[in-house]
Amino acid sequence: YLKKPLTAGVIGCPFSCRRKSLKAEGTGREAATHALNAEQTGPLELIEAGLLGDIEALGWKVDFAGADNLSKSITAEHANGSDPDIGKLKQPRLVSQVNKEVAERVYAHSSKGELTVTLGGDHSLAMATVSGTFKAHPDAALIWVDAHACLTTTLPEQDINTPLTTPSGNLHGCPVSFLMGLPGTSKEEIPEFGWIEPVLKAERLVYIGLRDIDEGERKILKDNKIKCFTMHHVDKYGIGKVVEMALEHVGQDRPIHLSFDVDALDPTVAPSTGTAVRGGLSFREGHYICEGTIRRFEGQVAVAETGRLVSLDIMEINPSIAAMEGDVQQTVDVGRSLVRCALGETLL
Ligand code: EXY
Ligand code: MN
Ligand code: MN
Ligand code: MN
Repeated sequence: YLKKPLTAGVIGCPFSCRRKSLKAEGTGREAATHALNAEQTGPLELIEAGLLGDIEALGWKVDFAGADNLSKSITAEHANGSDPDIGKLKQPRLVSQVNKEVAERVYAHSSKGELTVTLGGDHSLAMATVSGTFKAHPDAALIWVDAHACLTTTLPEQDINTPLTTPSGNLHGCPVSFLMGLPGTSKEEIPEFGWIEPVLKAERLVYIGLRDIDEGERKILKDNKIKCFTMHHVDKYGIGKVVEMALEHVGQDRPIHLSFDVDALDPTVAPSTGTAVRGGLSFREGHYICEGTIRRFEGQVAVAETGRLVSLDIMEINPSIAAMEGDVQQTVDVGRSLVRCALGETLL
C-alpha cells in the first residue's frame, strides 16, 4: 500500500474543538485545560522535540508542509461568534471547516502512497484523518486506541434533535458517530457536517483501551456489534493476544489506520492530555499496538516490504496540562516513541 522509498506524510494539526472561552466558563481542572490554544501546541512540541529527525533516522523520507495553525485562520472567520451551538455541539462550523481542510491534506498524502502521520490537536480531527485515509484506501480498517469510544451523537426525536448523548457536547467525543453515519449525523440532520461520508463500517472498526464509556455509547456499541477490547480484556488476555484478535477481527490483509489517543495510556505514562482516565495502557502496551500494526520489516526499514499501516494519528497531547514538572516533556517523548515504533524502530 505504500510506495517506495517509504515516505511519511506528516501533518501538524494544532486544533482544539473546545470553546476558547472555556476558561471563563469553568474553574475546575477541566475548564483550565482545553482552552482553544491548549492542544494547538501539541504538534509544534513534537516537531520541535525532533520527531522529523526520528522518522528519517529509521530510513523513511519525510514530506512535511509545516505545522501551521489551521484553526487560527478559520477561527478568524468565526470571530464574530457566528458559530452558535447545534443542540449541545460546540463550535460546529469551526470544527467542521478545520476537519474538511485537514481531510484534503490527509488524502493528498495518502493518495501519493505515503504513510500519513497526523499530529493533533484533539480527536475531533479523526473526522478528517479517517475521511482522507479511507478515500485513498476504501478497504482500510480502523484501530481506535482510546480510553473513550468517541461515539456520541444527537438522537433525532420527532422533528428536533435532542441534545447530544454526550454530557459535554464536545466534538472530540463524536467523530466515530459521524464516520459511521449513525442516526443524528446525516446531511439532513446536521448539514454543517454534510461533507463527511459514512465511510466506516462497524466490522472495519476495533477499539483497544476503552474504560470511560457514556451510556449512549454503550448502546451504540452493542446495537452495532462493534468489537471492543477494553482494559478488562487487556488485563485478561494480554496485549499480544488483544492485538492479534483485533487484527483477526478486521481482516489481516487490509490497510490499517491507527488512531491513537494518548489518553489510552495510563495518566502516569502520558499525563499532559485533556481527558485523562486512570487504569490505562502501560508504556509498552501502547507501543506494542503500534508495532503490531505493521508487517515485520526485512532488515532495514528502507528495504521493507510495503507496510500495512497507511495512516497514524497521534492525538490529544495537550501541553497546557502540566500538573507536575516534566509532564509535558514526558508526554511529548511518548508521542515521538509511538511514531518511531509504528515506523519499525523495534522490529529488527
Ligand atoms: N464521552 C465524553 C464526552 O463526549 O464528553 C468524553 C469524550 C472524551 C473524548 C476524548 C478524545 O477522547
Ligand atoms: Mn480533546
Ligand atoms: Mn479520543
Ligand atoms: Mn480519549
